[in-house]
Amino acid sequence: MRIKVINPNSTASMTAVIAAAARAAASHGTEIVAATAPCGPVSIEGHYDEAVSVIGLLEEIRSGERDGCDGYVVACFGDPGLLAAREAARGPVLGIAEAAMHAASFLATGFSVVTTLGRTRVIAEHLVRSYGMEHHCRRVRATDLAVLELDDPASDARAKILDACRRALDEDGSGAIVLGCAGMADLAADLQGELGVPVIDGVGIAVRFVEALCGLGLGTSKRGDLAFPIRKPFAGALADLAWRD
Ligand code: 2AL
Repeated sequence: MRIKVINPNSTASMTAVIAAAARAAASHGTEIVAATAPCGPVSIEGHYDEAVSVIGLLEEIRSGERDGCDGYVVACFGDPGLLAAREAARGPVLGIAEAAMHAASFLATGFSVVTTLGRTRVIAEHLVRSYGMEHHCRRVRATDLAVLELDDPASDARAKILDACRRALDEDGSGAIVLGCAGMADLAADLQGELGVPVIDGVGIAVRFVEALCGLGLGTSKRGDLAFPIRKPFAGALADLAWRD
């Protein structure tokens, strides 16, 4: 089975962190193809970044279809372009936020999300509502860390994230933590050991969910709104993204 894990931001060092988490979670025999968006923002921290990042994401989905990928993971916690990616793919496409939140709801009656900037928290709160997770998510907590600071030892990112996790357990009454950025994937095991509750990295769990769906012969429904896009010309710089069978 070949699963393509796409970092929709254009920072290759973050893709390396994501790829390592995906490979550590994958079953024997699963090939992880890790991709970095070929264009767009170096990090995704707002609605504008998200909108622009979807172009590179869709390019990677389309090349994945040509290369015989069985399923996909959108490795950014805003799950940008998820439904558009599903239109373009035969196999399952999972976002790390939806995968992590669903997994957390299996493991605890309440969880908290620990994410990056305050403005990014609002995006996660939207997702909580659109995934129907209001009864499970007790709070989304921002750490005021920029995405690229996660990879900067001077930012003290681990300590700030650990502090937010402890507050979530004490003040929100949560029984599990969802890490709210793909760039936190390398922290999950260590934080879980320290906190003694499930700490869920969406990259690993999304890979496992894609494996489960593909293993059962399940792919994206091609009936209705997730059918392949309608063929029509696209103008200007995006002409190559026009759908062709
Ligand atoms: C993210 C993420 O996972 N990758 C990125 O560039 N921005 N989301 C976030 N909440 O910080």
